[in-house]
Amino acid sequence: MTWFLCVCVFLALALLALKLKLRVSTRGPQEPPCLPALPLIGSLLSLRGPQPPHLLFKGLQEKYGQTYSLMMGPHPVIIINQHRHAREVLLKKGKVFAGRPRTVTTDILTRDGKDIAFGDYGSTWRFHRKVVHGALCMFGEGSSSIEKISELVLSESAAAGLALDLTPELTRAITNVICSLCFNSSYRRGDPDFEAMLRYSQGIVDTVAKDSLVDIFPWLQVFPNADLRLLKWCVSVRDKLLQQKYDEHKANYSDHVQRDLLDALLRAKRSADNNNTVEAGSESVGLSDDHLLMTVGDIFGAGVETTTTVLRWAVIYLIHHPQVQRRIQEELDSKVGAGRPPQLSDRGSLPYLEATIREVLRIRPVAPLFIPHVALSDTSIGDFTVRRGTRVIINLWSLHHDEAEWENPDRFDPGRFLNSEGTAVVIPSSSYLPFGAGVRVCLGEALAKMELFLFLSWILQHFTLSVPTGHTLPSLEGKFGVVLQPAKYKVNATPRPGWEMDQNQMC
Ligand code: PLO
Repeated sequence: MTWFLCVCVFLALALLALKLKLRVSTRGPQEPPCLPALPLIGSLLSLRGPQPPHLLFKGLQEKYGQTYSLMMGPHPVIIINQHRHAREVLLKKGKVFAGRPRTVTTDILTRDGKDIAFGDYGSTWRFHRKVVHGALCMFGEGSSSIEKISELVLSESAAAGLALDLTPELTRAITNVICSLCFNSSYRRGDPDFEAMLRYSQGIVDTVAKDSLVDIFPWLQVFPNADLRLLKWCVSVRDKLLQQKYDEHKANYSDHVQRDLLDALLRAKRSADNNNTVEAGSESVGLSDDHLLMTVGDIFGAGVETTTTVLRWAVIYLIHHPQVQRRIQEELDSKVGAGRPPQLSDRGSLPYLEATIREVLRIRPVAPLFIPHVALSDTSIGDFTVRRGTRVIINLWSLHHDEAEWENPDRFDPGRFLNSEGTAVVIPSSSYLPFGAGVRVCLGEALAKMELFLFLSWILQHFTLSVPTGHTLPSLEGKFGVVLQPAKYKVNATPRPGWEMDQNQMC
């Protein structure tokens, strides 16, 4: 009898333990805290207000924690404001979160996601990205083309009056670097095609991928929509330009000369097509004409808009902080001198300039919310469960302004990126991801860093930047969109002693 009782008690205890264990494991993974959500409109009522989304999402952390969810109309969205979860999404589970949402505006821009930035994850996308990555690498650090092109466009721009009004000339110079890289061509000053390109590109930045209502509720397309009309018009102007370059390149293509990125892509497409006819037929890897066109559109668009935006922010911060400007110029004078333009090989000996570029990318990230990711299967972030199809927005602004990671995050201080001796650049926090990370990391990172270095060093070697008399300091507030742009401003570029002569000679 006692023996029987012992077995019963043992069994009861074992069952209890099992139940408890089960309960613990079912309680472990849980949904992130969610903003109030109504049927149909979701959490839109909690998202109203004058603040741009990156600031609004940062503020909502106080109430809901660093990772929370909301309903964007019918779509569940998780917002991440901390680097551990951001790194889990981008790096540790990069492939699981490599999806992209399809939206009305990005579908218009990219012919239903046939590009790399907004295109969904899959075998076509992977192959496509590999090809573009290879083509971009040819213009990497080893090759001198970026150096040569930058020098050429800058000296040409200086002759054309860079000192008189910096911004338009700078934009043209940056555009010409990417234009030369993509199409082996460039724009002259006052070129009507250049003005048209600037107009359509701004129209696209103003209307695409902003989580506007029509992207949340696609059925709203049936109503007249000024933004959508503008976007379609801008995309049609862009398409004409791209098609023309594409046709020219196809007509003059030769296997023996590779003039630019478009030639490199055409060659990759040809070799993929040749391999494919043996295997499966050319559509299987998906390198259609549309894919190449959309990709060149991505590279050209990103190359112009992102680099121009960072340089404009850099100039604003340099005007606000003349002591930073002076220190960069001292560094340039002692390490490069005035006898030659700065070169990429000088990067290691100009740590303060490099630190300044990093600080600009921290304090005003180009894409404060990146592009949303989508979970491709059921998964988790930290202790939170995530269902397949959930959109994930990483708030890079929060990562770069996290008080726990950065001392005085709103203060512009390049020194935080230097070691204690001031001799080398360091990354002081893991909460720094200006180009993203993982499967979807920015393809243009190396190119952007080279260009930013070459342009800023050249400008500060030749000029001192300041506010024109009668003007106030430029605003530090950005205009939210697919890139965070500064407001328009005027800047005085005064030739530094020793460079006035050149200016006169060139003019
Ligand atoms: C900029 C306007 C262009 O006309 C089209 C274009 C193409 C690629 C986009 C870019 C725009 C904005 C910045 C984007 C880039 C792809 C990757 C980059 C979104 C819309 C970023 C910052 O993620």
